[in-house]
Amino acid sequence: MRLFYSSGSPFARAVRVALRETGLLATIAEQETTLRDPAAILLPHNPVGRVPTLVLADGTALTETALILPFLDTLGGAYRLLPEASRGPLGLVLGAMDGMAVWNRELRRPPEERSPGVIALETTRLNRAADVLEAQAAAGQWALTGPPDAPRITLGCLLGYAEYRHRAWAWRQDRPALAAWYDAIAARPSFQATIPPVSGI
Ligand SMILES: N[C@@H](CCC(=O)N[C@@H](CS)C(=O)NCC(=O)O)C(=O)O
Repeated sequence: MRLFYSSGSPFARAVRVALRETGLLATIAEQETTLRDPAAILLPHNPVGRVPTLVLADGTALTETALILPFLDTLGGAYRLLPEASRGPLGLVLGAMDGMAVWNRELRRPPEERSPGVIALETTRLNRAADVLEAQAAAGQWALTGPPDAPRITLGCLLGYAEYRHRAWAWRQDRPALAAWYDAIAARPSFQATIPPVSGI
């Protein structure tokens, strides 16, 4: 099996961290691909051209993080990434990640092509989600008591994206519990091994 990823993608990073935490990296090879590129090595496998894409032994291309993470649980890794109780939190974090990706995409356009309405909507969405996450973190709901499950991994990647690739968002401000939580998970070897390159945004 082969996982296509790009080093800047927080979605792909969540799968890459999960492979390292569960020990499944021993059975799944990682291959970096370009994106939005007609010559991308990913396109013959997945015409949608997005990462993460996991190509299975029978050639099936499994795309979408919310499908790949539960699939990993079928492969006999060190622990279960997505017990039933983790589905709600995972959806919350992936929704926030979608919003941040839309906001980031706007900021990559030339200034005259950016939509202030889209930026305002996504900023509000992301802050609203982060405020809920801050309250949950302060109440101990995201405590790291063992190896991280899928929502914890994905939340670490969401905030990591804000740290390295979407610094337009001052996410740490007034969110001390979330900031402390992130600093702890970001120190794990799986996160250290997958740090995305810094972008100018
Ligand atoms: N809903 C998808 C989103 C994946 C996604 O948006 N990936 C981006 C990188 S962060 C991508 O591949 N973009 C390339 C493109 O839009 O062509 C998931 O959860 O996996």
